[in-house]
Amino acid sequence: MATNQFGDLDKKTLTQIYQLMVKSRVLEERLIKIYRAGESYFWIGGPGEEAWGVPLGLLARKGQGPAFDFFHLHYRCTPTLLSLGLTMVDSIRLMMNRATDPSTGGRNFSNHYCFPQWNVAPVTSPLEVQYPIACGTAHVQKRLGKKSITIVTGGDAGTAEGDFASSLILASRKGQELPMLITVQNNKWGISTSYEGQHGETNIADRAKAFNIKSRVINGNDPVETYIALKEDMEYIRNTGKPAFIEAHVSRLYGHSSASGANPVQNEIDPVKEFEQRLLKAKVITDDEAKKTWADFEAEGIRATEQARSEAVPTAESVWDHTYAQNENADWRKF
Ligand SMILES: Cc1ncc(C[n+]2csc(CCOP(=O)(O)OP(=O)(O)O)c2C)c(N)n1
Repeated sequence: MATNQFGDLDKKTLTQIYQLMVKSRVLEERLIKIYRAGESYFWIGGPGEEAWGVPLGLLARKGQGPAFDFFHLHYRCTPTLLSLGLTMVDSIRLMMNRATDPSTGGRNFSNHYCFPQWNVAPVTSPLEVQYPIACGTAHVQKRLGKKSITIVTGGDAGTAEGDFASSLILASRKGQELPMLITVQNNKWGISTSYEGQHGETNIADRAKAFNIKSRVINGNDPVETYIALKEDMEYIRNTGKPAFIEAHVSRLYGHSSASGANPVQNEIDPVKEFEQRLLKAKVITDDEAKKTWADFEAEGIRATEQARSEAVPTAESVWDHTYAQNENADWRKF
């Protein structure tokens, strides 16, 4: 096996990354099929972000509470969640709005996850509010001094929101810097608006430089480059208590969402297929292993769909659960 092209990543790590990337792709394609079959209302998700999202989940310090890393993710985060331990069936429960969905009890839409046990804050629908919210958990972590970090992800077009700029200011004040990994997944589109039509700056990462934040642009379609960059920057943040910024160039393989058809896009790099070819060529995996990986996850996706289909949707009575009005003595009309 030619190892140099894979940095110091060993066979076990490369295979683990590959398997999670395939799992994420198979799951997302399953979610699209569920939408097309009329068993769900809306799809938005992460095909094209696997090479970025899988290493991110694998490298984080996973656990609950401020001594562990916090995640403030956007709606293309399935690869990261699978790397943290999300099961296919729990993703499908959310997609099919089942009461068993652990993130929202079947009340939100696809890929809007929330897992307190892994410090995964609720994925928000308003773009980019996650950036200043992330400053809050980073603040607590800084005070605690346990070298845990806060990770925030989001899209390129959304960086036009003032919330994004606010987070750069809050994260970088001299002497009060926050232990944050601030990231943008640049797929060059904001629904149907192209990057060129939206941005005056060459790189989004250049905006972080103005605040003296360590900053770089990476090929987020290459899981090895991503893994190495993330590892270095996470170590830098843990050691210095200061923020780092990564702009990852990624693909958007099924367009924006089901609102734009969720059809496969032909002219973008497919990071899963590309990494698979590299691993086959370097004999890290065999052809049979690759075929079995796809087939096993496909079968798991079908089983998970059947399971979720058999489960109940939320009852009308549960509509106020987990809201300020959940206390039965409270009059919700006052809120
Ligand atoms: C504050 C706000 N404005 C507008 C929208 C509608 N909206 C949803 S996704 C989207 C495009 C976001 O593009 P980008 O940030 O590049 O992320 P991508 O979807 O490409 O990953 C828009 C405008 C929203 N959800 N929130």
